[in-house]
Amino acid sequence: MASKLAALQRWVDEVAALTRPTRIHWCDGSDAEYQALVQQMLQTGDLVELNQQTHPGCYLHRSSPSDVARVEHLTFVCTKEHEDAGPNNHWMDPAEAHAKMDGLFADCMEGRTLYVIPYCMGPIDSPLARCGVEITDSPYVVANMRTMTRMGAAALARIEREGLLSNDSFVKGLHSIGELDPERRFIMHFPEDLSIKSYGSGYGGNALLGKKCHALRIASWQARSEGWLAEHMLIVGIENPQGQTHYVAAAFPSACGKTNLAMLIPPDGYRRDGWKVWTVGDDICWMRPGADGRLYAINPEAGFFGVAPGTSAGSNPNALASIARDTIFTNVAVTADNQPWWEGLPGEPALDWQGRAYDPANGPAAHPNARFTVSAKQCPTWSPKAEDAQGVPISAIVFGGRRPSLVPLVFEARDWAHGVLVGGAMGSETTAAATGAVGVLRRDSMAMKPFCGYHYGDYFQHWLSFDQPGAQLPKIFHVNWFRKGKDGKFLWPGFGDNLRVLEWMIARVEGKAAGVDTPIGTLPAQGELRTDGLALDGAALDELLHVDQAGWQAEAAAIGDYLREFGQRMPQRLHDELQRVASALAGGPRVSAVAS
Ligand code: OXD
Ligand code: MN
Repeated sequence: MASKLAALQRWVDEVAALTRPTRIHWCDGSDAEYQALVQQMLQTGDLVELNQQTHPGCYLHRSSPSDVARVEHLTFVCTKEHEDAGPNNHWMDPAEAHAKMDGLFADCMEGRTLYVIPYCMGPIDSPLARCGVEITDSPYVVANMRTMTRMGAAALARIEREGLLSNDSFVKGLHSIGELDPERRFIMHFPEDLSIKSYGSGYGGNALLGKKCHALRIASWQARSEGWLAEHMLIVGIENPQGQTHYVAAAFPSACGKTNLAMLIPPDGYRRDGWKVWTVGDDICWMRPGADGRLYAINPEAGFFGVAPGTSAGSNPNALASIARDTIFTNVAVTADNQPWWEGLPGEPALDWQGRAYDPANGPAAHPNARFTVSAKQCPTWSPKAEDAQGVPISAIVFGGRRPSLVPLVFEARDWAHGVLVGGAMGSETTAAATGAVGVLRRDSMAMKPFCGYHYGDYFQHWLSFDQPGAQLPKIFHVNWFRKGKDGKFLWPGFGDNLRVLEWMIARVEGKAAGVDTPIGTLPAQGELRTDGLALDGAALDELLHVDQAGWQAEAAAIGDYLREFGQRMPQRLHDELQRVASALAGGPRVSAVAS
């Protein structure tokens, strides 16, 4: 096969001349192609068959033990001007980066097949969707890209159609697993020519180039020049008993429960009353103003590349139901009867993630970053609107992090500019379990620190630019499910009960809840947050909704220091906004209750 789009054919020919593969395969995305790849990987040992009685169509991939996660220190944004990448990215001069990468790619596919993967990020007929082509020598990457994107013939047809109209019709991603040598591993982004070069890793966001590399780093750059937003956010639809659905987009750093919130199961009482939750996306959200001034969002992905450990009947029954069949597992453990297993599941492991007999002395049985790759269509709460070409209208944007102290359960920003500040100031505290150091706060603005493909100052300016006359922007909220009491225990139950907080947000959007104004934003007034059926005493609720004025003054000062790190490109508007909050905090406990 070949492409009738000259620019695409020329690029594939050039890459083939550089990498010298034995074969070239253009992926059509068919079932037959997927099955043939699976058979081939079973033979080479790239995949291991799992118990087909309990998990039909499920396979296990064990990655190289030194290739188990994204590698931020080896990830670069290569803009012509260093300043354009910003202090939030590692930078390399594009000429130097191309030379380095082309040296690595030279002859690297000898004896291998070069796969050409045309893919579309977003519903294939959506004007919000964007296309790319990934070239890789990894059949595991092909199989995962088929699940995570709309891959194959239909995407190629769109790329060829759009290629007649524009030179920039698709993102070019070149990938090789190379020798899987961490010393010869780089993930390079060239936003100015919409291209990516990734060498030396076969894992997740390093290798499935449609995900973080395209849909966040390159897309955030594209989005700025085209007037939209590419964000690290889940999208969830909340349907009330009257059958009205509000869509909420929420940004949290890794390991803060995005997949769980996207697939939330309402508490019993809510279920009985008829509340429903619809999953549109669990990781990435592309949003654009519609003709009515509202922001409309699509999930550019078609599957979930979720963290397996901790996924259980208690934390996320919908995820568990999704992965009962036709799933690729990476770096999980297996039971004696060859079922996938990880910490948090019942039963016990026989082999660990490296295929060794399980021995607790070697650490957890499943790698902490073990993953499942599964089609979103298998999720019981998958929203029919997720395939809607126009996207879903967003009523609320939520920012949040892991903050054991200070930050209340929920507050609402007073307007868009304040909301941009709230997202920009976002942070998460590390836990002893993760790093050994307790309570170290890391700022991760809009959860985009590893993923924003350009200068954060310009990024905040781009966010502010959506506040135009006629815009019907979503309300912006901040949540913290992780506040702890004096006993060190979480004050809020989390998981399904987070719907109670979402319900309050929706009431605010609909103008049905009054709230209480505080210097940091609006909090639920007494009685507004439904706690019926919850074992939560009044003191815990008071603490969850407490604004510690002195603590927030220190926080505002720390946020100011952080914003100044971005120098001249940080919009003055955000400094002014912070100044407004700081002055209100300095003015004493100006906590005025609005009638509830
Ligand atoms: C992810 C991440 O894999 O954020 O989604 O690391
Ligand atoms: Mn993510």
